[in-house]
Amino acid sequence: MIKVPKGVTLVVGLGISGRAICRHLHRLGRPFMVADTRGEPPGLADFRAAHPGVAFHGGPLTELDMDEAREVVISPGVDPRTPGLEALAGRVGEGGDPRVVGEIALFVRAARAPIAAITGANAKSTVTTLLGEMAEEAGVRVAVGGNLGTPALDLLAACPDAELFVLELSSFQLETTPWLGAETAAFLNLSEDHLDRHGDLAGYRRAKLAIFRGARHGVVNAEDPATWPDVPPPALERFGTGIPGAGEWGIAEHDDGTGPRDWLMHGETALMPASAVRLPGRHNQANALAALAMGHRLGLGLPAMRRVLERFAGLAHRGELVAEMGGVRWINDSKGTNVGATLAAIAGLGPTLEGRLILLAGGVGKGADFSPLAPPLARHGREAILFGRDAARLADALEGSLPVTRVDDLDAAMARAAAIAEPGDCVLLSPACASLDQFPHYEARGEAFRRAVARITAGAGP
Ligand code: UMA
Ligand code: ADP
Repeated sequence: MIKVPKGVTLVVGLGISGRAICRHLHRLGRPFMVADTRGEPPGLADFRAAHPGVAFHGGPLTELDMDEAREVVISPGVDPRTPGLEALAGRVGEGGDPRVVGEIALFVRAARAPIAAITGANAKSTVTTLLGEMAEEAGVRVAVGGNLGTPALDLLAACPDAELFVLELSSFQLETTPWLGAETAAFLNLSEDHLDRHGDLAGYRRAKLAIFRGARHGVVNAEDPATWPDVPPPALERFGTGIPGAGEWGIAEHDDGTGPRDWLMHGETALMPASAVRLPGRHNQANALAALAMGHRLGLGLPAMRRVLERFAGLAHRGELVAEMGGVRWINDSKGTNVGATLAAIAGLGPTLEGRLILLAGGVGKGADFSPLAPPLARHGREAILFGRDAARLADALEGSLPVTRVDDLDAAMARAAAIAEPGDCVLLSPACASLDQFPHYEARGEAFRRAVARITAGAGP
């Protein structure tokens, strides 16, 4: 048994988040040591160079005696139920927080500017980026990060004079955040994801609801009651794609003198034509409304927010049109890592598809039910080309809805797509699964798709 010395903080996980936690503790001058359940995690060399002399333990956490540790700060990917941590469950530590916390608990203690926090099964990165850009456009010194981009703790050092923090928070991060105290917090939508960690949808929802702890203002989805908190913050606003009630954010027909068309609305106030939102699809209009609701609370002016919505073309790997060649569109939605995201990607393309969709999907399904994909694919799909660990489960769910081909990997899927694609078709990579069985992350999967598209459209074959 290796003892964590009295008063020393134990950091668990040596990935992006763990190394940010180490840097933060180093800046605070607090003694710490690090553990990782892998003996030789990829971050080890970086860590040793940055923190010479700091102890590292590689192996099961049960080999550590944490009893006298000041606290244990775990990375998002580390399940708080990992054997070895249970001994500390229910024990109180720093400032009344539990003894086992995540990175965001440390962030909350140190942050000196208001927090705008965003969670949901999907659209977190899009709404976080929109709100960050809106704040910047409005002249606010804003720091943006969290689950997306820069780890939250690194924002403190990178932007010491920030007037606002905009954070994307995952269920993993929220599960270990006892109190957030956000100025505004949004829960965008809920659909199955990460069930392998949270057990069931109720467990996943419970983790996400932590975003409202201590929040002064909340934003929830009018069309998704699962996002509504059981204990609402003092102010709660709803957004959706229907006609809004008083004080709600929605879409309604409006005529500004140029003819009736759909407008984004706040109650009865018309904000901008829905068609002026550059991001495509109804789901992105909902995302725009969520960002507007949060921005309004933060005092950002409508003109600045509108300018951002008119110009923001979207993040890479989210419904990204990579090429259009010979009448075939190739779309990279590698960030479609769960069923809800893939449904939104198909619905976003829907009206233009007319049965011409070739879907590339598969990977790690994280325990999800794939059957909701069957009806839209029966309607819009020409063929589903499936690869990766859960290809067989996907094929079972889609059986009878459209022709299905199973291949080994993405390159083989691209070869099949190139062979069958005809003018008018749309080849969509929206895997409804994580990539980790065949790629380091979703970006690598999206980049592999882009490279294959470049080869195909250059005529060199897949
Ligand atoms: N580790 C253990 N024991 C475990 C699990 C992991 O020791 O049981 C170690 C691994 O060996 C590795 C390290 O922990 O050395 C990895 O930590 P991690 O899985 O928490 O990943 P990080 O590299 O720290 O990145 C995390 C988030 N990853 C996850 O939540 C899985 C990143 O989100 C986030 O950007 C980053 O912190 C900064 O906050 C990525 C993600 O996939 C993008 N998020 C999920 C999603 O968006 O769906 C939630
Ligand atoms: P997250 O950070 O939550 O993963 P992203 O903004 O990166 O969210 O988008 C992830 C995926 O979700 C993309 O594939 C995108 O097409 C899809 N998506 C975007 N907006 C929505 C929405 N409102 N509802 C469902 N899926 C969405």
